[in-house]
Amino acid sequence: MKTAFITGITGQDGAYLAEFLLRKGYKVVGGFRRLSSPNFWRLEELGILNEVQLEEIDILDAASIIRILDKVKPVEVYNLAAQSFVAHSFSNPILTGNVTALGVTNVLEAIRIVNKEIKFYQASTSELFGRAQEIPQKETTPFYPRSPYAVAKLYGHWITINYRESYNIFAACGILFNHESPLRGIEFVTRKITDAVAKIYNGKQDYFEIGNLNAKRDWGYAKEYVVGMWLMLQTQKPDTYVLATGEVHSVREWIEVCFELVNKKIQWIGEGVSEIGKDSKTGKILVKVNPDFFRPAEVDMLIGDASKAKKELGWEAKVKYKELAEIMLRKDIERNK
Ligand code: NAP
Ligand code: G4F
Repeated sequence: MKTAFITGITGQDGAYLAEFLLRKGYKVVGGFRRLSSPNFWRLEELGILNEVQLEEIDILDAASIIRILDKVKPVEVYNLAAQSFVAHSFSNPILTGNVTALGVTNVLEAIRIVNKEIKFYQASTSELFGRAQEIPQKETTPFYPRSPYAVAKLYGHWITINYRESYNIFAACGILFNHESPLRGIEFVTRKITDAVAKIYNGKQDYFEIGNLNAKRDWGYAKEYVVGMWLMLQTQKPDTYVLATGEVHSVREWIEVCFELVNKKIQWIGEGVSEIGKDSKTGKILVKVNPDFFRPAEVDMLIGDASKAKKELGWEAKVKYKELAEIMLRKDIERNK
């Protein structure tokens, strides 16, 4: 039985990847960090909490990772741990740099010290493209990060390639575009909206506040993206791959489609920070813009070209934006009953 070690197993991708690897017959060991109250709700919701072996690590503490790799002897390591919320990286740039950038070196050093044969996956991101230099973005598109998070991820991306080239470690980078699910953290825009629409639908909330309505993203389904991570470690040679749907939609459209799913049509009135979204039938305000949610530097639009992953890995995004909104909204309506 092969053992895989996942950092960030308590996060959205960590939970889905653990589920996928368990079904593939792996023994799955997950690194979690000590918090004042445990954060295992995703593993519980997937019903796999008792199937994974949980080990306490902090990605900031290289020794904790060395000890675990030595103890559990994985053949694959998936580095998903990060301070992953872009907005938070503006208020906590140093923490973000330590965790999201230097944390990667801690894991790579642990592999170099314990066993260089371990295959390594690094969670790179479409945020590297930031102020996009090309449409759509692919593996060869120049990077232009726009947040402390993206700058930290740029370091993580290149240090992974550096360990691949310097020490011949099988180290792959997945440049993943936004991927969402019912397990998405509630601070991210898609889940913030499905949760709020569900609460409004269930009569628990009147309206919600939002930031930049015109930001556009390429949103896919996280459950499919973790399969791509695994495929990247099954190739002959380590490489870098973009995973994306190739479709782009705005935050505004996401709000509209979520309300449509509960038979509400939004009428937009006003402009900029004064813009509001009303229920076209009742005239009740459902959405208000709040500039507190704007970012000091915004990424206006990301859209990916995943043709290399399709050709070389056989990976393709099947679930597109509307179906994704429906999957997430249904779950939030059920949760918020
Ligand atoms: P997530 O839900 O925010 O999960 C992040 C994970 O990192 C959590 O398990 C968190 O643990 C852990 N973590 C944070 N700081 C840590 C530390 N100091 N030591 C150990 N663990 C720590 O993120 P996600 O959406 O699953 O994304 C997974 C990875 O892919 C991240 O690296 C993210 O930056 C990257 N990525 C995500 C997307 C996307 O659209 N989802 C796209 C591209 C790249 P706690 O539960 O204790 O907080
Ligand atoms: O959902 P978001 O917070 O995701 P963002 O910034 O694109 O980052 C996510 O995807 C990256 C991949 O490209 C990952 F690397 C990263 O770890 C994370 O998973 O924001 C999406 C867009 C932004 O343009 C933001 O300004 O939505 C806009 N937005 C508008 N109103 C909002 C809000 N974002 C949030 N979180 N909350 C709002 O109220």
